[in-house]
Amino acid sequence: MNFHNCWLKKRSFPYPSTVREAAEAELSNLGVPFKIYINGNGDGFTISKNGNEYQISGGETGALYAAFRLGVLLNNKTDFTQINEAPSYENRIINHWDNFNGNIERGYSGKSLFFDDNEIDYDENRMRHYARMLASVGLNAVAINNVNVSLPAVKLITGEKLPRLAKLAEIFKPYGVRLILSINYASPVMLGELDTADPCDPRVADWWKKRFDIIYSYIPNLLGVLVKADSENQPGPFSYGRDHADGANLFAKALAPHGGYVFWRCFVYNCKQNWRDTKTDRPKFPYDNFMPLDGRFDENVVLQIKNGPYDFQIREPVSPLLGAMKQTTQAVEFQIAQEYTGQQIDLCFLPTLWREVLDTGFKVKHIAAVTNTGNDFNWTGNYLAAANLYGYGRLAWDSSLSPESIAAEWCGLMFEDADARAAVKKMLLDSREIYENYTTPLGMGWFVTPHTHYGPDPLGYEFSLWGTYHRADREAVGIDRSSRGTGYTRQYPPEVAAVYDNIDTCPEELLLFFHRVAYNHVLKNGKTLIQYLYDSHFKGAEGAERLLKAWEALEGRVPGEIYKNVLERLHKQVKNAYEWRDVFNTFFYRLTGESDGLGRLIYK
Ligand code: GCW
Repeated sequence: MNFHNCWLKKRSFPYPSTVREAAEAELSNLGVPFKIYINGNGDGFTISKNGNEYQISGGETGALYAAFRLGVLLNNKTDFTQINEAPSYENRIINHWDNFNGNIERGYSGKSLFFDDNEIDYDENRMRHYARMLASVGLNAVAINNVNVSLPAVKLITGEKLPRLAKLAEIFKPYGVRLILSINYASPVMLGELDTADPCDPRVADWWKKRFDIIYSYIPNLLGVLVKADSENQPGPFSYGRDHADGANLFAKALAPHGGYVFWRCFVYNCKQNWRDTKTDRPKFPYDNFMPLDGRFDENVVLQIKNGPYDFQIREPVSPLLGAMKQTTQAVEFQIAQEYTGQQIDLCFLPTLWREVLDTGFKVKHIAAVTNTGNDFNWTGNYLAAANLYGYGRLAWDSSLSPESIAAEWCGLMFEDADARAAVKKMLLDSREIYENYTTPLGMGWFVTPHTHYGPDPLGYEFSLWGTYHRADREAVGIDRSSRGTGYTRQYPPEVAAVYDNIDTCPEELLLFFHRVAYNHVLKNGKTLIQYLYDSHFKGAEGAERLLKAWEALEGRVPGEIYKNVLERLHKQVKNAYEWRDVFNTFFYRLTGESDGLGRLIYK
């Protein structure tokens, strides 16, 4: 199949057999004189310019990353004499939520790159390009299957499937990319080999030890496994009266002889909540479940924590668990796939959001994100959604980068025309705020259509089991999560909790996450809450129209294929924004009876 290569110029292979060969090939491809000095085996590198010649030094993977970096610098005509770089995170991971039947959970760019019809099925040539594309932004690990592992995907770790996986690992290897497998906590039971998955039962420990011996005999450089346990109906240690340290350490011990990690997800909460119960508060679960276990995890356990305490909403506070466990290794988990942020139809440049999360200053060793790639010819469905994958890779490499510089760099690689570069950069940088404005501003969250998570449905999750409520009534909206309310704020250090606790000091963009606020409450701009909500939705819908206009002005300045692809989606985005504006405003108008202060149309 033919495909477009996002930001990366395609090249034909003799496929490299080592990382060093890959680095040399990429450098030769640039058409400039160069020398490589390999020292050690780290990911960092130095590029020095000596006359016309570029001197690269670093480990093998370092040289590879240097080659790609130099490509970008030359393309964007950046002037420099020496550049030193080393990655901010040791493992820079993407997670595919690909099912064995070829569907992708929360996937918006076609079918799986790895599975079809309950078999491992990949296009080897495309996999080579994928490895190269990931390495070009410094990504070095890929979990290929969904964290929800059901039969037959449970069989991925059996001798029947491992040879094909081993071949994939080999393809990824020259680009420094390592595999991770998502596994079902209760595999020994699911595969019919044991009648228990109790982490403290020696038979279970022994089963996993032998299983990993087999897995590593096929894939010696497997980075490790990813486990979603006791989460959204997946099995886990709770079923055996054990906790998550028992569960994670079971795998850690079996992986240790092979140098593997267990990435253990902290997305653990009660998904059978009763909406009548206003005491239970879903965002409190990750911290409550894991914080008391600090100090009990083996060294090769990595707790993988979603960036917010809820679930990839357009705005949430940073998870209080991140950086709080002083004796536990952690990874932050982002979502590049736009599940709640426009599904690769609406434009929403996520590095803006991730920047804010990273700016809160927590320190973690690894970084992971749910990817937005699938087998669409351009990998991400919407051409502009590739900027999110690129941006994730860049931030995973250098967590100090600004959204502006990432957007500029990506546009420089994607478009020749200077006006197009500037215009798309602006579109990207404006897009998150626009999306937030016409969906759920002020940290309100949810309000989406159940299951699909695209488009508004005011009461869709209001009386559900999922713990996802805004609790709007005639007087007020939002949830009091202060220490006087659900007590969620107590999970932060006292000085942070104090800021969130007080409605006057709480950052306004998170107001409805932390507080239950009356519609006549006056905000910083002097407007009442209800007026702010209306304004935000009118403004957001206008913003979507502006994105469309900005793009229309680029006809003829960007390749026709890209123009058409994005145009189609922007039209849908405008429609979606109108729907959100009208449904949202009408819902609150009907509740409050408050008209818009500016007399704009709100449907009755
Ligand atoms: O946001 C939710 C998604 C689920 C997903 C889950 C998770 C893979 O709606 O589809 O399951 O998060 O992160 O495990």
